[in-house]
Amino acid sequence: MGTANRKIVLGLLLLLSVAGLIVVIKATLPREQPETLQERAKQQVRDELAKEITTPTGIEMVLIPGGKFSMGGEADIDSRPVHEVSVSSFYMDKYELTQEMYERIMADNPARRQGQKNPVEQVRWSDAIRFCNARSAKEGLQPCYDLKTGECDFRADGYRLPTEAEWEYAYRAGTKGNYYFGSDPGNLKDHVWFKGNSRGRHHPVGQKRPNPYGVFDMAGNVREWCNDWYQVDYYRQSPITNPRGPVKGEKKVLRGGAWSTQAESCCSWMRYCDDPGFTDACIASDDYGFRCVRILSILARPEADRRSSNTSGSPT
Ligand SMILES: [Ca+2]
Repeated sequence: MGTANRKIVLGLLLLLSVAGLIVVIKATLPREQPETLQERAKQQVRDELAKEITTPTGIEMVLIPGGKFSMGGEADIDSRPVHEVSVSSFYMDKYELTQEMYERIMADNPARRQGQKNPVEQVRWSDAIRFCNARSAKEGLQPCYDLKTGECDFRADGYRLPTEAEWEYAYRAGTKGNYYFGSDPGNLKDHVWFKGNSRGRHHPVGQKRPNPYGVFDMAGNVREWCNDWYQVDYYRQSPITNPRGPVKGEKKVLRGGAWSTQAESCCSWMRYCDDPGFTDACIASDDYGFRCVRILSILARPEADRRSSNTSGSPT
């Protein structure tokens, strides 16, 4: 072999060695990891987007992908100012809790107007959180509520009531009108059971059109309890990210219209409140119901952390 040929062969061998070295280095390097928990949660949403789940107790839930939105409305003193809010992804019940579902977990049906597929009503806020904890326990999840104080552990992986921000974000589903189907109350009858079409009672869930996230009866049928204490000027001091309402209060927030309310009460931004009913003196209403939410498993407190935690009833 001549000198020139030896140089070519040596050059080729060198190139092959370098290429091999690069392959080995790439293979041994750790894979690129998402940097934060929120980014990994977003990845989980991307992986699971468009998926609906049916939980072990047979209740359908819809994944609500987190994001930002303009919360509130300028028409009422307690819904001003409109402000930017960001919420993390979560699962939400596709329907209002039905009497059948409530009875399955609680072995009781408090509804005044009976109907297995109709929303459970005559439930106070304190009843709703008892249901949340019982549903969590039935599925082996960590209950969110301290039933004595009503405090919520937002990192528990069990069921809880939506925050007011989560509820409005899910209702709006990326829309900006008074309703998720625009601002014309003339279209209400296709989407909502309200005073104008209810014939004086609630109706089986899921009979009207869903919102863009595939969630039913957000605007009407029964009003829905939220986790937050009510405060008339809370929006003036609300944090931007995952607001959870005032620390204290006397009444809890209710959202959405009901079979008994006028069209304007079904707006996305309209706020209501009532006594949470920690004492038996508080009478429940037959147009109050609720639905539950659950955080993504990746955002829940790790098992080991839970076991060592002594603050399971405290908000985080
Ligand atoms: Ca409703």
